[in-house]
Amino acid sequence: MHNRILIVEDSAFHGKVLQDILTKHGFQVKWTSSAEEALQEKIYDYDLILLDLILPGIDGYVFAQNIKRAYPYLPIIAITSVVEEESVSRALNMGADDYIKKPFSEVELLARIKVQIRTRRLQLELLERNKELEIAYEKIKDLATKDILTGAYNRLYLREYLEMYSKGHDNNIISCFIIDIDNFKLINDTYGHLTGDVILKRLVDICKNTINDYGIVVRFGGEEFLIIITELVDSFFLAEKIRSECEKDKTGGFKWTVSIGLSQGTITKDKFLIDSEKLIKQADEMLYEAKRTGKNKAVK
Ligand code: GH3
Ligand code: MG
Ligand code: MG
Ligand code: MG
Ligand code: MG
Repeated sequence: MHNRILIVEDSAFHGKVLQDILTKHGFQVKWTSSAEEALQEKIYDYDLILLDLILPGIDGYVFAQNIKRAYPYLPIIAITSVVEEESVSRALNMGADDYIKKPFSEVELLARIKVQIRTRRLQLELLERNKELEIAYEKIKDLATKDILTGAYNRLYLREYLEMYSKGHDNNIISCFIIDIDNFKLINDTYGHLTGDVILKRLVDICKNTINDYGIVVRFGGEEFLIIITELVDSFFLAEKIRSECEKDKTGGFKWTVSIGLSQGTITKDKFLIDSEKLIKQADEMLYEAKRTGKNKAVK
């Protein structure tokens, strides 16, 4: 398309001439005789504005300034009868992209319009490309930081997160859970791997819903998940909640349970890796304890 032009011109004579020329050359033209009338239009429907500077009511300078603020990529060509250089430079400073002087030559008018529309098309293409790049970037970021099956974060992101967090919150207390599905091998063997996958996803959903934005859920190993809680909340309560939600879950049509080991400690920005490894090791020992003493329990 790229051929819709809005004319703002209070002179009936010039307005008519412009309208006739542009219509003759295949443009879709709307002629308005004041800025106020032009503002009634859906501005974003147009590809270019031809703007007389001296208008009754809101003048062309102020109109150009406002339009540019709201629609930076919409070209404006000022029409000026004033011969003073002053008015041209003022119009360009206030947002016009180009100008033509009355009386204008048809050839020059069309040439200038084509340049503006060409630039606009390129800008719109760039904007579109930028949007695509942003979407691609988000996708790549997701692939690099998350586990595809469950949507939980991966270990790479865990490290990044801990580093980022400890920088901003040196010496803060965090909690760590390791969650492991009980007898998961048996679930796979009995109901199939796909059903096993469904349970993994369900577990992550339960975890996310339970911890809200208190922390993050990480897929730590096959059927083992790690949760970091950075808020000072009752983390044992949260772990118990996750455990009981899993026990009640009916997704697979059978009962499944998890065991959870908890630990708590400070994380410092200088040795966030050592600190977190210590916490994970402690949580792992508690998990072992939960498994050893009968499973389907949270141990701290
Ligand atoms: P325990 O109660 O002691 O934890 O017993 P378990 O059977 O859960 O423990 P084990 O570590 O022996 O088994 C874990 C199983 O998890 C084995 C593996 O096939 C399965 N697993 C790991 N990743 C996936 C996955 O992505 N999908 C499915 N369906 N199964 C997985
Ligand atoms: Mg005028
Ligand atoms: Mg395991
Ligand atoms: Mg195991
Ligand atoms: Mg297991």
